[in-house]
Amino acid sequence: MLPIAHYQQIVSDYFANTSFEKEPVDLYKPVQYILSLGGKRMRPVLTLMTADIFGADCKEALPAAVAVEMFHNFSLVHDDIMDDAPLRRGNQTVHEKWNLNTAILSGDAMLILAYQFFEEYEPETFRSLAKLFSKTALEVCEGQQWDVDFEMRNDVTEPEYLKMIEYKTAVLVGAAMKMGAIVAKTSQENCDLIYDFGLNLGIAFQLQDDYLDAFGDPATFGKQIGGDIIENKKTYLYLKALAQANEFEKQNLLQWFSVQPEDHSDKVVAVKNIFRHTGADATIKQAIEDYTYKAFATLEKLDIAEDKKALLKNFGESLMQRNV
Ligand code: DMA
Ligand code: MG
Ligand code: MG
Ligand code: MG
Repeated sequence: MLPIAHYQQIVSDYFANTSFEKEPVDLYKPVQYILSLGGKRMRPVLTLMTADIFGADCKEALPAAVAVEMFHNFSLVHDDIMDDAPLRRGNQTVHEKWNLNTAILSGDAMLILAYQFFEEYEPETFRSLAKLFSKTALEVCEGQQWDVDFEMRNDVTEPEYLKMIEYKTAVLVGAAMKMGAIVAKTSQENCDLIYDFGLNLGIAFQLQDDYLDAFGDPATFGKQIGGDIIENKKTYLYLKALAQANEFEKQNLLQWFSVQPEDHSDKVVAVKNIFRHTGADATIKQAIEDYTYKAFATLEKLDIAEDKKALLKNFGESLMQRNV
């Protein structure tokens, strides 16, 4: 079976050799900018890998993989506006480098470009891919809406949080994999199982994203450390810290999350200390592992060769260890 690096190479070659800088120039410059900054390319790699696993030539899945990556970048450009984020992939975010209107419109352009890639498939595959894409895109928007709504609430429950990250993040990971399975024309059962695998992997991925937002290394992370704390995001760290805090820590945390001070540095330091003292940092690490192994359990139900399962496990384990 092919190693992960093989799929990463196909995706990075594609983006290195394709220019999205068309007319009108003002709109496509930021599109080219954000796509050329790279990132992990996790989702398109999963699309290619899945197509291969189910017996297709993975190149057949490239248009679908590119569509998924374009959609992901659309959601990031808009996400950075909503989260007031200054940095993405170690560089200025689009709304900081250009302005708000350009960030909104270039995000919209990427969403439309994403959809166009499905036109490269014959009608039956096109229909299946487009249907999955529309459903997923609406769920991501809904998840993002909950994410911003939760900034104003201090009583968010764990099930509400889990539903929110399932929608804003995990459904796209599941869909990225299912698209590879659709292109390979495998059975409905395989499509459903691989979606389920991607969904749990996606939940583990977002938990890790929450962890790194607070505890990542500023030298390599590529985003602003503490951005979630500054924005009063109801992450798993916050929920667990609140649940595991003594009365003093609890009041302290609630107090910090009721304000948005001009200078955020004290808030970030204080909240991270509460996350550590309550053991929320260890609890989230455990949850990341649990969801990754939950994903692996799904693999056992799949009727594919052991080396293919090993490839997917390998990928899941590398995500658990990531620091960006
Ligand atoms: C990510 O949430 C969700 C989407 C749909 C982009 P996030 O704000 O935690 O992502 P990031 O940490 O990359 O800004
Ligand atoms: Mg964000
Ligand atoms: Mg966000
Ligand atoms: Mg984040």
